[in-house]
Amino acid sequence: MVVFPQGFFWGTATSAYQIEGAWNEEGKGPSIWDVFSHTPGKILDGSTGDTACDHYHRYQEDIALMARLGLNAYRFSVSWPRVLPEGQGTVNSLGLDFYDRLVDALCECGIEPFVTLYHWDLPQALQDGGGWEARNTALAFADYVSVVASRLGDRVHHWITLNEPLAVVVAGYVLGIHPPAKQQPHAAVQVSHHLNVAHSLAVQVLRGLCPASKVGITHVSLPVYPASESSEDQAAAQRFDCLVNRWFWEPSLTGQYPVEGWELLAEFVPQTDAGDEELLRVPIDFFGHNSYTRAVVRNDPSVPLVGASQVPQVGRPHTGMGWEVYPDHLYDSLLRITKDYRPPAIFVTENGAAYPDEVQAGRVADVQRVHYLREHLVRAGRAIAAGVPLQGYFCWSLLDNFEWTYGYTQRFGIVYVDFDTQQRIVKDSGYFYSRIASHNELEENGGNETALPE
Ligand code: IFM
Repeated sequence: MVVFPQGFFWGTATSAYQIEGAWNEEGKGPSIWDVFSHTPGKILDGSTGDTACDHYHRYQEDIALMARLGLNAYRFSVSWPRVLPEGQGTVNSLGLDFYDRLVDALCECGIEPFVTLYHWDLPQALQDGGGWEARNTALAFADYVSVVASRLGDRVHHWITLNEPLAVVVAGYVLGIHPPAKQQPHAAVQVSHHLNVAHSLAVQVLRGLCPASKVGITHVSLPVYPASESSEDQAAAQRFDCLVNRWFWEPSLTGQYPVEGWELLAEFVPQTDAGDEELLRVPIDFFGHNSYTRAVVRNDPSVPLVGASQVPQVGRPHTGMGWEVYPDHLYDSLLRITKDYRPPAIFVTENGAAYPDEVQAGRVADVQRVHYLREHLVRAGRAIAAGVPLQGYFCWSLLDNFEWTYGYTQRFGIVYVDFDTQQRIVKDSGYFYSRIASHNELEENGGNETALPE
C-alpha cells in the first residue's frame, strides 16, 4: 500500500483558454490564442477555444463534480485579457468578477484554489507591442498580477506565476507551432529571459500583497536518458538536459542560468538590465513539476546548438499524443530535483494522458488512463518515501478540453465532455482517482481499477 502524507493536495489542473470558452463575452479582449486559432490551417481539426467546455458558464457544475469526486484542490489559470482586455490599463471588472465567484465557489466546497497567472493566453494587444520579446510585457505582467492578487489574495494561498516557460519559448519561438509562430533562436533566448524577469517581478508583487501565501512557478520537465553508454551519447544527453530542463529550472531554483547553457547559446546573448541578476535571485516557496514522459537522446551533430536528437522508443507503449509511457521518469525527476536544488516543496502540477475514449452505454472505460495514473502515482508515493517534499498532485486534466494545436482530437480528462451537448461523464479514471484522493492511499499492485463509484 502506498500511503500519502496527511494534508496531501489531490487536485486536477486546467487552463483558461482550454476550458472557459466565452472568448469575447463580458468585455474580454482577444488573446494570441484567439487570433491564432481563428487563423485557417493552424489547428488540426479547424476548431477554436471559442466555446471549449463552456466552463465560464458551467463552473458551478464543474466544481460540484470535483466535490463529488472528493478532490481537495484545483489548479486553474486566470485569463489575462479577460481581466485586462488590452493587457494593461483599464481593468474589466466583469472578468475579475468571474474569478471572484470561481474562488468563492471552490472555497465553499473546501477545494483549495491553486491559481496560475499565465498559461499562454497573452493579450493580443501586448503581442502587437512586441510580446515577450519586449521587456514591457514583463512589467505589464507584474501590474496584472497586482490587480488579480488584490482581488483574490484574501482566499488564494497558492500562486503559480507562469506555466511551462519552455513551451512558450520552444513552441512559440523555435519550432513556430504556437503563437507568435516564429523560428528565431535569438528572440527565443530573449523571451526566456523576459519570462524570468516577469516571474521574479510577480513573486515580489505577491510577497507584498499576500505575504502569507505560497508562490511558485510551473516548469515542464523532460527527464533525459542517454540512448547508450557511449561517452558521445552521454554528453549529448547532458547538453539536451541543459537546454530543455536546466536552462528553465535553474533561474527559478538558483537565480542563475547554467554556465553550460551560456556556452551552448553563446551567439544569442539576450539584452539584460542592470539589476536583473539580483532580481532573478528571488526565492520561490514551491516548484511546480509538469511531467508526462521522458526523452531518450543520442549524439546528433546535424542538430544545431544542442547536437543531440531524441530516439523514438519503438515497441514501447505510447499515449494518444505519441508520448512514451515510462512511469519511472516521475520518480527519477522528483529525486533529481530534490537532490540537486532542495526546493522547500514540490507539487506535481500536471501529469496525465490522452487516449481516444468512447462512451459505451453511458460509461467511459478508460483502462489505459487508469493504468497510467496508477503507475505514476505509485512512483510519486515512492518519491515521498525517499524524501521528496511532494505536497500535492494535480491530474491533467479535469475535463477533456482544447488541446492547443491538436484542437479537440486529444482527450486528457478524467471527465468526458461531449462537445456537442456539453454533457460531462465521469470516466472510470475519475472514479479511480477519486478513491485514491478520498482514502489518501493506493494499492501498489492494483486491484481497485475496475470498481465503479462507491
Ligand atoms: O494541455 C497541456 C497544458 O496546457 C500544458 N501542459 C501539457 C498539457 C498537455 O499537452
